[in-house]
Amino acid sequence: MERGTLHKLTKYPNTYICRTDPRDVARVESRTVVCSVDRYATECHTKDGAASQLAHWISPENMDAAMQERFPGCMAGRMMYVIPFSMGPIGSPLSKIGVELTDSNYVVLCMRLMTRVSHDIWRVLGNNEFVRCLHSVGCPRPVNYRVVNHWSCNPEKVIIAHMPDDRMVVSYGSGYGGNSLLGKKCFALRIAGRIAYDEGWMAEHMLIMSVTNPKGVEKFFVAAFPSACGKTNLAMIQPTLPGYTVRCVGDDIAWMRFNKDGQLMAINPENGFFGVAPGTNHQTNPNAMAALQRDCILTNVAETADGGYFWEGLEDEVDKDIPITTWLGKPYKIGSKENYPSSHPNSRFTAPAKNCPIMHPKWEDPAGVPISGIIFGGRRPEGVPLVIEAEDWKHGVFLGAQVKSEATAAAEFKGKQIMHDPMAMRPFLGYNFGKYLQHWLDMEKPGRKMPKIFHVNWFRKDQNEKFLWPGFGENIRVLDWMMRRVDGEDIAEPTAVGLVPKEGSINTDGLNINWKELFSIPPDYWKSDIHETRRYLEEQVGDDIPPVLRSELDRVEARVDAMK
Ligand code: OXD
Ligand code: MN
Repeated sequence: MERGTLHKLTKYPNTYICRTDPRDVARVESRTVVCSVDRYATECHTKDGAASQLAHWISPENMDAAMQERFPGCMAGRMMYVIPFSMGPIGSPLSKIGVELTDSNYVVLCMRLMTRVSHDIWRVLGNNEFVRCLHSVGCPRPVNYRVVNHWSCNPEKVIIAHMPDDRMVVSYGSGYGGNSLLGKKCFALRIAGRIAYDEGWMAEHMLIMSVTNPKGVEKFFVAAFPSACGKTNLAMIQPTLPGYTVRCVGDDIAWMRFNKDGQLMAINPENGFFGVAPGTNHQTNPNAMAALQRDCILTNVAETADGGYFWEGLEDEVDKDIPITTWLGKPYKIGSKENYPSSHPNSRFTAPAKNCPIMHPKWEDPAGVPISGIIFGGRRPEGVPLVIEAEDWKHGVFLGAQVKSEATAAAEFKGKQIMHDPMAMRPFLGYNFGKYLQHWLDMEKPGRKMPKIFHVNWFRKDQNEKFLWPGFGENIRVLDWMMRRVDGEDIAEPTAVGLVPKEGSINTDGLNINWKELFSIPPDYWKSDIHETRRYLEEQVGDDIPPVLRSELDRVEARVDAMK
């Protein structure tokens, strides 16, 4: 606060707002690289040498040069902080330790919310392996340019580099989110993904939640959606159907492994939520709102004159006439076009998980929670039904590889283009995606209880651009159907693209739903979609496509081509 980086929100205890330099507002995928001696340890053998969209390789020589150009003297005149942290409960056999060096006090505060930072780390570390994380905003003092919003950064020189062989992350030039809180995407997904590959487990971009039905039966699900597609909202839904309870284990990352009984167990390696603020309100996510009543940091949101936060989506929850200051420091009135939007579309809340009223009592259980179902999904305005169930594990891996979604504000992409985001991992891969897919296929072994795999789409629209499904708390109806499928109820029927609910088998009481349209599988749409998926996988994964996945593609494509 003394340095002007944070500003206290008087409406909530211990809650602060932070505004960044407007040039530093999201993850920068184009500057996110993975270093390996062999290029193809990181990238796939793309067709005709097409540029890789799945992971970006940097050679050890270029990595060295990039570091030499940036790091010597980069923290001159600044405080260097040493952050010992644990991903997962401190001392749990499934947890991993990291140490981040940083010159950003904002990063220190956010790491204390998002990971477990403690002196105890040194004690449990002993001689064990840890992940080395080096971060600098890249602005040695004295600075010879204007610092905007007291937020030092160096956008021209941003690099977020990973050395999986050395279990190391080096990030320079950005103080924002996944670029600088190195425990999250860099460690818990890219580096941990590679450790998981070596050790036979999985590090995935997935929420973890449980659903208990009116009979008292509880099942756990993980769900992988691309960034800013509603993982946080789903992880914390308030079910609209009476008698159901949802509890949250995590909203972004799952580390999973099969135990000796063949049961897939998952832990959330994080300690907090770094959620997209716009769209979050008491209607869409009352439990997140409850978590935001104290002890939070809000980044790039707007502020109301009475010391509260504001963003697009909170219009009905604050006084309509209250003066608002936008994330860019401009005056704003609700409903006005001037200075809209009040908050950056990728503005975020950083909140401790323990603030969320529906955290599962086992959310910190070192053994993890048992997973019955894996859900993939994306924002698909057209063609894709509300839910599809995979025919088996292999087909499920293919459904995951097919994930596409409308671009979001979480990274630097613009517009509403539909982008491939296989397994919701495009930005978070730490090694060759073909090997990653093979790793998934290899998870299936005799004696293991393979979870069912589903694909959901809450975002299908009709010709008038109206959503066909209400979403949010009503999604419990789809989760209920999945629970019944896990128990083997005969409520699904085959189609060319997978199993879909038999008509009427999802409880839609009280909703006005056009079932036919919501579940239709338009042949022309799917023909062009699957041909496009083939082109994409052949270009981007090329010869690294695992043979089993290729036969899934051939099999599903032949069925789709035969559709009338
Ligand atoms: C995130 C993201 O911040 O996926 O979780 O971008
Ligand atoms: Mn995420």
